[in-house]
Amino acid sequence: MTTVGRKPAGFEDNDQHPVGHGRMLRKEDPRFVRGRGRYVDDVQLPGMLHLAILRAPVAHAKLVSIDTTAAEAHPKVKAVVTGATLETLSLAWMPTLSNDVQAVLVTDKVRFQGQEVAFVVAEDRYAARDALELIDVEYDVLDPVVDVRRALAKGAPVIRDDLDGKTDNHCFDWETGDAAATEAVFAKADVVVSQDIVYPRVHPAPMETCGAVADFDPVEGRLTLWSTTQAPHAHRTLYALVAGLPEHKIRVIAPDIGGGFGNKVPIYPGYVCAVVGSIVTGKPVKWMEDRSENLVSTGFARDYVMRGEIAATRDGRILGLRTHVLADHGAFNGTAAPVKYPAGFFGVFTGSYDLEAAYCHMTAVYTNKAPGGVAYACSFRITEAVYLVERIVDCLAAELAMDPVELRLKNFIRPEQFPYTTKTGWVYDSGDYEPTMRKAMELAGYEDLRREQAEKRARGELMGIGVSFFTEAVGAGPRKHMDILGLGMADGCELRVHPTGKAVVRLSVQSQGQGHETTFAQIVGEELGIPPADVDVVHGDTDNTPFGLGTYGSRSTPVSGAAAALVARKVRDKARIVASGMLEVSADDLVWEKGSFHVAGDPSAAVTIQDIAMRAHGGGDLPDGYEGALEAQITYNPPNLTYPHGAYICVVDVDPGTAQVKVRRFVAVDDCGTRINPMIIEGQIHGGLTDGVGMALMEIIAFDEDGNCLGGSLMDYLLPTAMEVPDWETGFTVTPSPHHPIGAKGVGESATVGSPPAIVNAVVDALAPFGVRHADMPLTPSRVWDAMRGQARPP
Ligand code: MCN
Ligand code: CUM
Repeated sequence: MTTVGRKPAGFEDNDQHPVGHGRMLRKEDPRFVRGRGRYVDDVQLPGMLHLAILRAPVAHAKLVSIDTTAAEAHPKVKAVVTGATLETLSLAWMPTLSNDVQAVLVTDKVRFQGQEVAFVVAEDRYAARDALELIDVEYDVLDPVVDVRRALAKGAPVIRDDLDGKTDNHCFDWETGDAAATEAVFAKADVVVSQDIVYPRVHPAPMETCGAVADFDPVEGRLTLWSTTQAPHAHRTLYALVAGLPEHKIRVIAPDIGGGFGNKVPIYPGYVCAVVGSIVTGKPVKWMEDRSENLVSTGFARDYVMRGEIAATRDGRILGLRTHVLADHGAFNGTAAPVKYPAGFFGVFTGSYDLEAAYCHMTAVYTNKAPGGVAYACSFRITEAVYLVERIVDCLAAELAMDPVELRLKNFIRPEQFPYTTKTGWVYDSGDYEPTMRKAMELAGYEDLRREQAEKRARGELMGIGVSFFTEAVGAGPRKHMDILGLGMADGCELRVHPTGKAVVRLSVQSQGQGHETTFAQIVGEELGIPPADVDVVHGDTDNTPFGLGTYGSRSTPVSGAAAALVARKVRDKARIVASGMLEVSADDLVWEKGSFHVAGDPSAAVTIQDIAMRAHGGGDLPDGYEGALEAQITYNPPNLTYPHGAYICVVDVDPGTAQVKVRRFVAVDDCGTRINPMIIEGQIHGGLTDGVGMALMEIIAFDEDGNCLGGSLMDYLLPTAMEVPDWETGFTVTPSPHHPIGAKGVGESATVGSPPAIVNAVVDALAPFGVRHADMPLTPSRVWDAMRGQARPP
């Protein structure tokens, strides 16, 4: 391949690699760039009908009556279904991924604006939409609760009165760490800094919205569901439980997916409606959301109101961290997280620092807002945790008048402390933080930047330099600790080598743009010594792939990546047996060299993996006990998570006249252990950094007092474009994971996690001359303007 222009800093030049790991163009891209991707909305079946959903116009209301007669009379309408119809089928409520229940269609009460009230199935999409307007619904509007800080107040309207005995909006309480030990270190500290920090509600807004095509065959009792899902097997089990169909009669197909970012992890009422629509009409039924439906009703992210407290010595030794969090879960707890972790992995909020004690208390509440919570490259809430710790550490640096890099360097967990057990019980597998931080400083020219800033400040110009350093926990997860709805988080993998030495690997994870068809072929190619071009990757079809929990929490590389390497090694062990017969020596006398076995001491007596594959399938005898073929399967249960880290430095200029923030430079040094495909990693990082600019400066799903969603279109919910982002400057260090077979850690969410604090720290640094210590995201011109003038607007 050719690389046009300047290569990113620290980018190794390994364009030429016939096999294995290294920079390689994506195998899936010829399909995508030629418009040959096949998305759910491309699925066309004979006789297919179209489904549209009627959504609630208000956030909180009793459903008084619903009249569907006019809609049913529409000549192209085949069915109109309400919550009352679903109740007769026991399908009005479905379980969420967090052991809550969610209404498929409203039966009693509307609980958020945009909630599903009824659906129409018609001959075409337009007729279905038109007929929605013929449905007459009478609502008795109730007071809504949209502010998490008011949800627990006495007299607040109770949202979840469907739950037995529920008299308030409390969802759950959770704590981690040691409250007493933390109290003790706070008591002895020279300096204590506290700060209220809001991580606003944002939305992943994938390019493709959610949708499904359901095809129920009443004769065979078989359901085929094409759907935008990041976790086909987990969804299949949930459908089996909800619909009472056996799993082998349900086939979930996730074809090409136009971005997920966690938005396609939950099961949405729309999917269930499509299934019901197909059962009711006896025809295939397609449901595709529009952009507003996606923004208003599907899985949001963040919405954490946090108070951070940090205790330190006068010379900058961090002693303890404490936080209280109010978590807004919306109307139903639809969070996707391992069941033992109701706040996801927020418990990793001690970050990259070696401290004496830490404590977190969280209260989660229901509000009249859409459910969700874990999405948008959240790393199971590490995004919020990293933002909290990286912001509060900067607040401490300001208080101590210390350089924020110096403060971080002074408190990093040291390399000899790994594996490191945090004060909240997480075991970091490996890390070497200082070289990563130093590399970022070197790439950024940190000292020069500080000099430039001092000069500019003297002239009244507002330049800010922001630093963040993160540690993530990705690769859920060890079965003994982690399951979702009782399903353990191990992944299956199957590998078959065909007679000519071409191979097919079947995964349980699912690509939404991460390039799995390339990188998993590279993993297998590296282990078997065959070109990745010769390895076909199959994913996203429950009938044709082994069971596993899907793609989120950057778990594909840590879990399925390990499974792919190990299954290839298993095949290699079998190949050794076949080779021993071919070369007429004992298997122990064979030496493996990428792609072939040779007799120890005689490299000329060699057989390639392709020769072996042909032999394994061919006529004639094979070594005793070997029946033939060259294939294996495995289930991989990870012994631990992997803990990637990174150092980010952001430079911003703030216009003193308009309060507009410009991100001038951004340096990102990531460490995800062994790098399978550096080009794909760079792509993941670039995307995540762009997300970070969006969240830090532009994005918010806000609500007015009546519970109207103010971010229901891309005119209101602003996404970053090439105009708002700088030319990314990236680098890397490599600290392999000790327990992963190839030493790789996940990376897909790193930049989204690590970049917002760097940007906010930079803006706050720019505003230091105004005495600003903190301002909440998104740092729009009006918020920056207010911060400069010492006022804070409510988020
Ligand atoms: N990779 C690598 N070497 C490593 C680690 C990863 O080459 N040491 C490669 C992997 O092989 C894979 C990619 O980088 O091709 C991302 O790998 P990984 O970190 O394992 O993350 P997942 O594949 O599990 O992807 C999930 C992650 C999540 S949770 C969100 S959210 C997100 C993200 O990926 N959504 C995305 N990146 C996205 N990128 C695109 N284009 N679209 C999305 O929806
Ligand atoms: Cu939390 S967004 Mo990703 O884990 O699919």
